[in-house]
Amino acid sequence: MGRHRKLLTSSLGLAAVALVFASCAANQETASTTVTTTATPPPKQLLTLVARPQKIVDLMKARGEQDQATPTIKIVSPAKDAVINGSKVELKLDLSGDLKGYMPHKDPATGKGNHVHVILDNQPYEAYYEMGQPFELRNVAAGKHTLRVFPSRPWHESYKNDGAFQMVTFTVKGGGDASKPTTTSSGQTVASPSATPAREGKDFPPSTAGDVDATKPLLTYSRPKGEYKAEDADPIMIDFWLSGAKLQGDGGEYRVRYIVDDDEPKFIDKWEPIWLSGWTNGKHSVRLELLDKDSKPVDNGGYNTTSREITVVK
Ligand SMILES: [Cu+2]
Repeated sequence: MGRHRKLLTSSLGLAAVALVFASCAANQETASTTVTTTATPPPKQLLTLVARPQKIVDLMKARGEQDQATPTIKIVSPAKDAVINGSKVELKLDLSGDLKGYMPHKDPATGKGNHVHVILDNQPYEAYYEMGQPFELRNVAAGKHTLRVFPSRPWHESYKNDGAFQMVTFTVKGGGDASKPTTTSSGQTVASPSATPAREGKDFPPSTAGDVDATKPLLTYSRPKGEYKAEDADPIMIDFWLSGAKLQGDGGEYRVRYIVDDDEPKFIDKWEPIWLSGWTNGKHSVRLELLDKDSKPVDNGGYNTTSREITVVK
């Protein structure tokens, strides 16, 4: 028995060594050539729910009372049902309420800070840091659009108090060049000359609004999005904004279902962020859905079921 176990252990060890060599070889191959073989299947990902990371707990302490703030956000521009000529939309926000020192601003040293999440239609959000200047949405396609905004923390967790969310609908006449390719996610306008004043803004790929009703239950997908590197890749937070609906664990009747890749569906029954650990390298899909008391998806202009692709680079 003892000998068997020993044999098993050493053969497992050998298998592990072989796997490491195989993946090294595969990496070298893809690095030096463009051959797209899938020699080594990625290891099976097993995600587990973990507590709020200690580094965020520490950050919260260092922030004083900011996380007890109850910010109220208002979209000043574009006005509700505004009609805008051209492809550029200037976003102006008003932030009030009991802020307890909360103010969006990017620290130039760390590149981090409080910011507002800005969502055009149902695209991934963009971060808006400096509220003293308008935020430009560039290359917005002609047609009807929605904008959703909510204040967020440096680690992208949203404020969830009443008034910390607003949505407006507006229409763009003329609009951006729909044939223009999607630009980089860095927020830089590559094409414009350096004479352009430094102003926060972002080119948007073409999209139009869903047939969405702000008075009906609405799940707004926020995180995760984009690329997660090194220590930021474990754990990864899921966070969303919920309006017009209360989850079962908060005394309501709704549930949020999340599906990562092709894993079995899981549920969120309290409106708060969750952290998942155990992500493997590569691309993953994350899907969030709002379900009613009969576990049926609640439709609202297509916004209540949203999938995003994220990339994990450990
Ligand atoms: Cu953010």
